[in-house]
Amino acid sequence: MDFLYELKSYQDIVDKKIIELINIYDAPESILEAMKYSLLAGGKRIRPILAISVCKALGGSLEEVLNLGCAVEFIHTYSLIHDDLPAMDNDDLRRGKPTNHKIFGEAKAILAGDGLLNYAFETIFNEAIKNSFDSRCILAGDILSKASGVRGMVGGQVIDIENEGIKISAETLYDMHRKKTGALIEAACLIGCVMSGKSDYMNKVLEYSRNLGIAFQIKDDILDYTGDVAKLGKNIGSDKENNKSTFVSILGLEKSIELANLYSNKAKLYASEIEKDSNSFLAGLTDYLLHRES
Ligand code: GRG
Repeated sequence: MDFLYELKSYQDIVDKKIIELINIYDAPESILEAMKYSLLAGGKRIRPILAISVCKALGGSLEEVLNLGCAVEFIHTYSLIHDDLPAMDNDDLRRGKPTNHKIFGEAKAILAGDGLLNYAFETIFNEAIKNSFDSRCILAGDILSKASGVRGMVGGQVIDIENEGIKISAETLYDMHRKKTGALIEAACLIGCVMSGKSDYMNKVLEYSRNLGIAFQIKDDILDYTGDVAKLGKNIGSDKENNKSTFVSILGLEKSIELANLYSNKAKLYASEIEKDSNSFLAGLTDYLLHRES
């Protein structure tokens, strides 16, 4: 199947499920509105798509992994809302729209993020309960909680804010991004593997996702330096403005492009061991993310 066609069909499936999950959530309308605003602002849905495509590559089913993939997207969306706050990156544009706090105010934006964080785990618990305490769902919840907490995404953000204005080593930069961006990408892929029931593939999936996560972040840094605001949907140069060390500021643009290619190629090697199909979707996704403009 054509890669872009398949990608779009996964995006549509994820969008539909996210709308369904948020519409059945009986939360107060005023906070739901702020949660919906960011959830439905047009993200690429990469993390749920990774969960789905790893699961399917290993013979699992879309139905079993879909809600769990959406839970990862809830965490991702909460992290973006909080990352944009004045106390963090202080951004006013995201996905081509005003950031959450610009519309709903800081307090509501913090609470919308908190709401999404909790709804992610409620979604996973619901899935486990619905399926007679399916141990795979419990494991998925364990993976996601570790990846999004202080040993993962939040921990990466701590390294980030503690080093504003300081030129960090390449080693610290890798550590920060493995946690801040990579942990959730890894979690999405591992959840796909767990839900497929093929736990013997965990190491290969971990290696795929680690290499993909680093390539993804290097590309994000490159886009913050060379990107087009209209295509990106967010302001560029914010890393420089916030005195942040990035792959580009530490290693230069040329070396960063070289590294993004290198890690993408490594990811594709692992993809070929997970999905033994010459028309591998995971390999296509790796290339798509390397060449993305937003
Ligand atoms: C607990 C206060 C508090 C914060 C949570 C904010 C935070 C911790 C972590 C930040 C995580 C973060 C924003 C990482 C950057 C990851 C990244 C490159 C995001 C862009 O992802 P895409 O390109 O975005 O998938 P779309 O818009 O397509 O969903």
